Amino acid sequence: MKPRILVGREVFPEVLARLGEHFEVDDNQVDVILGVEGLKARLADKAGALTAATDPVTAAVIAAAPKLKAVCNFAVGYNNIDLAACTSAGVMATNTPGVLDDTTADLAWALLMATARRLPAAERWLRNGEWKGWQFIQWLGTDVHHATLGILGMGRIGQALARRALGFDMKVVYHNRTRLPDDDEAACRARWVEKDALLRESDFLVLLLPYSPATHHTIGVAELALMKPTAHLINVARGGIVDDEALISALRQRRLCGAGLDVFEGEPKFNPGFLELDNVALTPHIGSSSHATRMAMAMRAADNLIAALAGRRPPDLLNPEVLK
Ligand code: 8YV
Repeated sequence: MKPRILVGREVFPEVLARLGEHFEVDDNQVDVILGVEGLKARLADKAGALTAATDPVTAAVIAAAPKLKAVCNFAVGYNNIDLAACTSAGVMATNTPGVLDDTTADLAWALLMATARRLPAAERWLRNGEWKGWQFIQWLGTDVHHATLGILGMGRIGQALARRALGFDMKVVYHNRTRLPDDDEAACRARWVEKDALLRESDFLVLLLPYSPATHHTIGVAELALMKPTAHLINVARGGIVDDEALISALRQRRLCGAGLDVFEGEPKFNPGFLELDNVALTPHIGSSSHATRMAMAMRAADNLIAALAGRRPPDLLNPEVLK
């Protein structure tokens, strides 16, 4: 008999077909949010799960799933999974590193350009029929070329973003707990600086660090106060890394020039204060959303689950301690 697995959210039919070769699949193609109670009910008899960042794999969920051996996220972030609870229950957990770096860096770049050149507000103005004539002094934005790009969190996506900045002749500074090896710094012409220097020097500050209790409100009132009033903040990482209330107030008072945001505290019910601002570019958590990349993410998660339930080490195992 094939092992039974759950797929937490709607995925492409190709992914279900691949999983179906190995497992008896309980899918969620109607795409309801299962939440803690839904996951507890649906995982009670399952050996594995393919989960999204919207599936809360909490200690209570793990406890309600006595047969569970592996939880495979189709996301690189895994703050939806209680890793310690997985480990103590002997459940393997995996994510999808590597396959979404360029797509997410592309979106960060798009938001950076959009906020710099005020694209969303200019388009709204045009659509509203307010363009009565071309003017020399109209819709003035911020130059991206030759500006200073600051990156907080210099993993694979941060480095992909830094490489994009080379074509714009930008100066690139970054802050990360650990410095990159010299060769990697040279490849993206990036210089490590202290966090406060990063905040002070950046014309565009892009956040690319994982969310955890330790990174909650990494950017709040004090950090925003260090930034240049001409600077722009871009967040494509996770809601909660920024104190959204503090950001809204800085943007409203023009203590910060603009922001490009793909993630929010409490999404999808984000702070309505953002909607009153003209100096923000807003997208609904679509960092990795190209067809090819979302397919690669789901297939990578499927590979992890197939390996785990066949007794092999999954390629993206987050808690290798479970194998001991
Ligand atoms: C996901 C993401 O698509 O990978 C991540 O961590 O934020 C996105 O790429 C999203 O979280 C849905 O799972």
